[in-house]
Amino acid sequence: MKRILILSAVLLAGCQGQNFPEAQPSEVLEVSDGDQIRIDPTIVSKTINGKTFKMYGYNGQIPGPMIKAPQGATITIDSTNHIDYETTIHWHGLRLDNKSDGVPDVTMDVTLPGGSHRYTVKFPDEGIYWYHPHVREDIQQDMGLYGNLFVKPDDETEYNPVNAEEVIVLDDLFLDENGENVPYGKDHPNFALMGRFGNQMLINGDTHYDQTFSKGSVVRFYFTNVANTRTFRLHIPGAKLKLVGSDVGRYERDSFVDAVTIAPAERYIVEALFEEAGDYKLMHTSPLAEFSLGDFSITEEKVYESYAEAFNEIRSYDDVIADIDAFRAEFDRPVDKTLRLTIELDDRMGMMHEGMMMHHDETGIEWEDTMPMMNTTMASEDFQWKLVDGETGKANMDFMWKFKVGDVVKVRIINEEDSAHPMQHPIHFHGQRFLVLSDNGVPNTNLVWKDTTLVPIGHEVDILFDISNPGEWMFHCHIAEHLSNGMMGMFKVSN
Ligand SMILES: [Cu+2]
Repeated sequence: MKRILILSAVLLAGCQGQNFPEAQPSEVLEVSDGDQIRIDPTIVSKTINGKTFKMYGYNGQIPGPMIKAPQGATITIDSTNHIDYETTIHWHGLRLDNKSDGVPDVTMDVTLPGGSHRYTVKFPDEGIYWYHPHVREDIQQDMGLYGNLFVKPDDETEYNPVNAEEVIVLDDLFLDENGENVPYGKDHPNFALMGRFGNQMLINGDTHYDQTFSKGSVVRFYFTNVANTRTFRLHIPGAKLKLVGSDVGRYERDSFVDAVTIAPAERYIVEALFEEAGDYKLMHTSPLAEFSLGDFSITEEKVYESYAEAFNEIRSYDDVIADIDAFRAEFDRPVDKTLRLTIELDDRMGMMHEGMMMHHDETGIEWEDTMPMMNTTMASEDFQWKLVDGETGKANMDFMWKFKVGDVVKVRIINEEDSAHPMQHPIHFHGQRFLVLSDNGVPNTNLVWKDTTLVPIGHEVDILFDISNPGEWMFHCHIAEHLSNGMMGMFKVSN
């Protein structure tokens, strides 16, 4: 297959934004079964801290339109590529037909600038999903190509009553001392060792986020992390938080939490109760740094209808539990496949690297770029991020797992602590759903269907697949730079 790389214009990202239409905020596109819509990647301009950037947006919007669909619907999405770069759209987390999965060279040819592609997108499962390019995500996604899909459950009373709902996309941009975007790598992503950590946090594409609610409000947040590599740890000091759902719908039951850790590509549904009037902040607090992401102003006037009672109740969800019940007998099955996450360094780089101490704490997460020198100087050719199959010892695209529809498969993911450069990896499997059964042998007692899971350094995570969707599917690390470095593999599901 012929691949044409069109890079020159992309290298200009960060300047010359003046001639393009200004990015618009995300609109809601409410769809029904059988609808036909357009989602076009376009070039936009966006002003960040007084500097005008040339960026990308779906339908001129950052984030792209929020597609709201009823569970069970199927729609047609036409997409014409109006950017200066080849692209595809991946509908992240949806169990759709393989041919519409948007993976270049696997399910489709890339869409060249000016070209078009038609996707058939179906929504079998409730939950909060997102869409993004599957080509040079380190540039295209970072420059604004991302949007959410929300699948309403069949029975909407399955969600708690709330006073407001907020969709929040978390991201970061890496700006230099002049406020310009630090250039991207030409043929390969730069910062491929640890990923591109930004220093300007963004919510829904903006540096500022603020909302006003009445005292006593219960607000449901839908969080999506679209950053290249940054893991966020979210909390709202002073507000009570309740974790309700994640990638593919609700948990078996609600749980009160202090904070939510969200890796790239993950989603979390969290409800917050603002009991008192005053100012609150949405914070990202890690062991290494603290960022204020947004502000809530809670007015003295009491909320018209209080849902505090329902909020304070821990609810369990019989439909979710019943769905998972069908898999419980398999929880103790032997491990079917193992996957080791590791890195191989070129000898020269290995020696250089050895003298440097990595910083990772007991969370097993690199929260910031603590080795900027290494991360900047090491080129993509100097190392190889690897997903290694336990059975054959083969890595990345050199092996292919084979399953059948109806299989229940346990995969153990082992993130080696003693590799040359251990790092957490958010691992995403296309086209299927899975349960995270345990982490370092500790069983997970409140389950939720996922499509992406974070495997911290030194952790062994067991996941159980509902193999339900035929086709040739990809799995990979969702750190954009690790994916481009080759940290990806394939599995084939036959009927
Ligand atoms: Cu990774």
